[in-house]
Amino acid sequence: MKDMQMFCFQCEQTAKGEGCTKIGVCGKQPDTAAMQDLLVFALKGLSQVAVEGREKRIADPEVGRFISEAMFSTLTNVNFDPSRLADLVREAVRLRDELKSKVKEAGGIVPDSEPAGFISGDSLEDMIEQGKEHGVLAEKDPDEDIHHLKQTLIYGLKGVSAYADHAAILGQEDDGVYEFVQRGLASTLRRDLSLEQWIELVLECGRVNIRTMELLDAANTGTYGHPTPTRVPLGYRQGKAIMVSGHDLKDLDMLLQQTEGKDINIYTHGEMLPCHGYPELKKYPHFYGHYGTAWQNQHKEFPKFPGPILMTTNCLQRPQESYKDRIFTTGLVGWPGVTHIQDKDFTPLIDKALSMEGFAQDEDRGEINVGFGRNAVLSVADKVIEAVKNGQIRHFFLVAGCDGAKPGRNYYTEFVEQVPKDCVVLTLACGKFRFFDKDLGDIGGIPRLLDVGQCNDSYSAVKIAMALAEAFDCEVNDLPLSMVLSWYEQKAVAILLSLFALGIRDIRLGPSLPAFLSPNVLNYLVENYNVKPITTPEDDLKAILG
Ligand code: SF4
Ligand code: SF3
Repeated sequence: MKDMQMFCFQCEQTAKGEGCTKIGVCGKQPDTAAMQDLLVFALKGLSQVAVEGREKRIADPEVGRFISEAMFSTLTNVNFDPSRLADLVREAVRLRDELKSKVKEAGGIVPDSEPAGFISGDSLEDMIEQGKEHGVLAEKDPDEDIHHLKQTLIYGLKGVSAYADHAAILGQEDDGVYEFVQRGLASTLRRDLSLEQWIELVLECGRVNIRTMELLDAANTGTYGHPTPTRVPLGYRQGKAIMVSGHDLKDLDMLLQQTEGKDINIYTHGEMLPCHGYPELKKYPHFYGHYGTAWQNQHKEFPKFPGPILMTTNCLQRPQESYKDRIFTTGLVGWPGVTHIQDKDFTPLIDKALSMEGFAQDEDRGEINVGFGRNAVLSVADKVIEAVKNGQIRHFFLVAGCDGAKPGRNYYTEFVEQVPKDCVVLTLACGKFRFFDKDLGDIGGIPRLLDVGQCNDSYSAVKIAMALAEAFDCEVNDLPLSMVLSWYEQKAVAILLSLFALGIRDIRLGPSLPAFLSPNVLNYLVENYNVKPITTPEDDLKAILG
């Protein structure tokens, strides 16, 4: 404890499976960790005022939107820049004080104690010192299980906030989501809730996340159309190039517009891959193909890319010197010393691309399929149902979730390789890069590997499962469908909570279980949802298929 400089255990790669205490495995420095802790603390104060405001029928949409952005900034691999986090703390305090006056005027009672009465330090150094007083351990609830459930709720809320922010960027908002995020954050200050009430709040977070993902689905498909099956080249063509990573469709859209007619080819990286399936994005002829694999390989892949790189959301790793001058951040992403694109004017990035050689010649590295969102899959539902009924398709596997650096993640590659030929694999999120380029063939014209999209498209997978259940007149749990999931960051936490809220059982989860779940909470999940850690592909397949 003595030489602990920080404490963070919010993601799967946390040190020793317990917590990062000196520096984050992700590269997060103690100063950044302190600023993220201070920001969450300030947001709890703002939420306390917002909850009281709602009692007096005062709800400010700007506050809801701001909390989403600020919480998203504290998600793993998003913002590593303490000074940008300090700006968010100042804004939280400003919004809180503004709202406080309105609430007091309306007769509301707002506590003057912290965090609702918290005054932020003047300098960054002062704020970092303040942040050290408000970390996960400093705010520990005396009850071990409640302490862990509170952290689970906060991480779930980070995921909800990320999805809410994505949806709001494309004009889709629901005050019910903001209300829950505020109530959830304010609840973490309470000491009067029972264990059962905490479990209910955590499950409510899962339910609210489903609504949030529905908003995001409406935002993406409403703006860019429903994804359709699309072949995406994994090679490149001669000429200047820009690579876009992260998850944000609008950033990509704006960059495509700003690069039109400039002889620059745009490539996706990581979770941007499914963007190739959207009609309103793939219409651009210079939106060419996909380069590389998942986020944790950026240190190997970015140095070789002969153009600038844009990070629109997670997952950013410490930029190496070899490409630090040609990686750009936008939105909520940040790294000290890396050029941040303001107001979506991508000129610096485009100028950089124009000043570089790009690819010297064409290279063919094959193609893969994307674009099997709910609309595309359900448009062939009859064929799928028929194939199940006549025994051509024995089982569906949803092998989905985040990728990461741990060697244990090879499990997912081997699992998909060993799935019998009469089974179909649905996938989504960056975990698919463990097997995305494998040719699994098809069953009667239905591809055996269906890419549903980003982690942001989990709602699509839920809709597919529900439609199949309806067609077979059974519960999702009774479908010939097994979920083999991998997690890494807090969006995955929110999705898992959603699956529990839907009553989904028998999920296999890996590569390791969350450090922020106490043994009792884990037991609860095992007893109620039969969650299992992954074992070996052979044993798990045998257990599922018999
Ligand atoms: Fe460690 Fe993950 Fe926290 Fe980074 S986000 S400090 S790797 S637990
Ligand atoms: Fe991946 Fe970061 Fe989670 Fe979007 S890009 S799934 S880890």
